[in-house]
Amino acid sequence: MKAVLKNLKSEKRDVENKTKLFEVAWEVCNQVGGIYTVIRSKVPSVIEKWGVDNYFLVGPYFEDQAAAHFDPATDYSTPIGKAVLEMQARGFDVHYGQWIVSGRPNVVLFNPYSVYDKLSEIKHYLYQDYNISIPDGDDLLDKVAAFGFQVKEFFHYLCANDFCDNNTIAHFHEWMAGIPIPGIRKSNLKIKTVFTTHATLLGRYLAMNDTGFYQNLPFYNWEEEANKFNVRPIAEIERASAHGAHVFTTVSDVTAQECTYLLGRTPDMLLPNGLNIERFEALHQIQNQHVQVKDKIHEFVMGHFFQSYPFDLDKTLYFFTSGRYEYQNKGYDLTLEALARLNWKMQQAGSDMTVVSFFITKRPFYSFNPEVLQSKAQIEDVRGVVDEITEQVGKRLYTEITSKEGAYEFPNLREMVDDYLRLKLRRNVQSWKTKNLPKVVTHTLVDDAKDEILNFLRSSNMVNNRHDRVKIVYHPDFISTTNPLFKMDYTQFVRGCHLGIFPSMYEPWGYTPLECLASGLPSVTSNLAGFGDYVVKNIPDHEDRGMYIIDRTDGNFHRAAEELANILFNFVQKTRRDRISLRYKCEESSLHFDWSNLGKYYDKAYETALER
Ligand code: G6P
Ligand code: 1S3
Repeated sequence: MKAVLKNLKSEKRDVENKTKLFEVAWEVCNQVGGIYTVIRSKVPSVIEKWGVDNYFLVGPYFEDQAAAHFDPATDYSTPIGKAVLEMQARGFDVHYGQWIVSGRPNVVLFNPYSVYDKLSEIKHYLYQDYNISIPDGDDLLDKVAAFGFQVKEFFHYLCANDFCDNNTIAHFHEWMAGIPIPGIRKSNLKIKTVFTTHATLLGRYLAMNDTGFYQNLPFYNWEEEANKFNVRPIAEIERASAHGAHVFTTVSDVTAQECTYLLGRTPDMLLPNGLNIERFEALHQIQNQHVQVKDKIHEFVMGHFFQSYPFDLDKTLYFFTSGRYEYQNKGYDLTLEALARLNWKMQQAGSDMTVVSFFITKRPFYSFNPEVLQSKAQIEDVRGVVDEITEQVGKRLYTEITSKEGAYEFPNLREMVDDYLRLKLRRNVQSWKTKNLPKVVTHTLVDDAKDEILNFLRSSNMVNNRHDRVKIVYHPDFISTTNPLFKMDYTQFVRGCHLGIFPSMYEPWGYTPLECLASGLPSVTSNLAGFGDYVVKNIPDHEDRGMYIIDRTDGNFHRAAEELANILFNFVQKTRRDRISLRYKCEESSLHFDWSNLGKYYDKAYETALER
């Protein structure tokens, strides 16, 4: 695979050395969501093309984030260094240095708070010049306006000092970074602007509230809807950014439709999201890693379920879904419905398999459920005694068989265990066993009674009954290595599972299935997710490569649930050999999504910007 990567890289376009590229994003050195992954994973391939001295990332400065992500520069003799010093002298709190990620790109970070004394003036001009009305008292909008103002000043300074020529490109991601665009155009700075939206805010709100979102898309009135959802300032920033940029782009066809109808400009081109696949590459290790992590998940499952009833771990599959808690948008509703149908199908077919399905998301909770933690602690006690017995029997067996004279006879192992240990084991096992059903949720939720996932499980009686072939573990927090239940991070967890389920209803791109692919894990997504739509259009044999895409375009929930349930049911019937071969194919297919391949769309956008 490395050789193929190299080939892809050598095909790269040689971008002129003197061209300078600035990428501006709220998530530079500041992790919020998926845009962080886009920018960060892209850095090594961008630097390879542009050279480290021609590429600059621009983002907000937040002290706590900077401490973990940012190394201040020592050399300010470069043009950018000088611009930063000049801005500092004028009272801006601006920082220059490197982002501590692969590729170590140069970054310029602006502290939004440093111009808060000028906020009313900044807002006044945003309204007067571009019709963007930012109200008082909105913390995020205040920060975004203050950040945008400083970025615009920075470009003004660079251009006034002959840094800019017609080969300077500034690429802005998402509305939080877009504010400087109209100003750059109005002042006729020698900068070519590209704006990429990774969603539209109005689209997200409408999708959450209208199940016929895609059908109704051509008929919405953006102003009415923006007022209704109280997001007018953001809609205005998005529109000004989209209309002002020399080149306007988004991440997928599905989001391009939103742009046409809600922002009033059809994107010039699509920039599909990639990953730095090399970071995931495990090659022949993928199978071993799967088994190692699966063993750890087995441990959790034994502690959690076996105190109520056991099942055969060798015939158990781990499914999972994960992401922000947007019940309909992320397709949790559809996943649950399909799992309920799968449960029924497996029972009807007399399947001897068990599916444990994890929901990993973030919901307000008080703490871990004490019973879940207790069960985990108790099984660790059981394991402790088993280890003691193993050691005792091991030593005694060895002594016995080596010291016996005469004909060989296998000793009675039972007699080799002290009564004390036998009793201890029996007590531990007895106190661990329970007649209660295994919990479906691992934490105590703040709003247990109204939680949509729990309510679905209650009403469909999917409560981890002994006879259920599909079991549920709802973990309302993201997974990290400090988590006492799993003791691993998210990327490890993914490798230990068998299938990811992400049948989103609203998803401009969606990194979760792509991350699965890169980790050698098959997954299901929908053609309303940008990634799924891309796969359908560009990878004809996607199913053979572990990328299952369900159709959600007709808005028919029950048909889509049945389609998903059938995919899951077919997956359950696969043999171990099928699953092993699929994992290899997934990892291999993920190469398509390496930035060394998908970076070409960015190159095209920059070429077009330079031509305009
Ligand atoms: C890898 C290992 C096999 C193991 C298999 C489990 O391929 O090399 O020894 O049996 O994973 O796969 P499964 O899909 O059953 O978890
Ligand atoms: C957006 O982040 P989100 O999860 O709010 O941008 C991501 C990167 O382009 C994209 O993957 C995701 O679908 C969008 O929704």
